[in-house]
Amino acid sequence: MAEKKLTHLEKAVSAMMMVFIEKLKDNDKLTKQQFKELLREELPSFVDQAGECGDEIFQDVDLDKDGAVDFKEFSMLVASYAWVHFEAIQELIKALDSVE
Ligand SMILES: [Ca+2]
Repeated sequence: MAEKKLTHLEKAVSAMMMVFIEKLKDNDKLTKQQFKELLREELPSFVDQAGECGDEIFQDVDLDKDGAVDFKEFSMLVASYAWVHFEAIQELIKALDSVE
């Protein structure tokens, strides 16, 4: 049977899930330490832009304030990251269009 080829978006979502799952130990949520490690390893530019080590980002991402980051909270962070970069790309395209 032929293997179904994943689309770009399906691959991206799979990668996002694997990053989260690989960082988990025995829990179903990331501890603050695991979350900060994940940020440094997988989204270093996000940490650099925030100008801090991840504590403030953790506070913002931990929406239910249970001291851990579940997959839903993590997904919202990734969506925010995508949104910020999409905005930046839109601005770059506008700037390039105005030069032409
Ligand atoms: Ca939480």
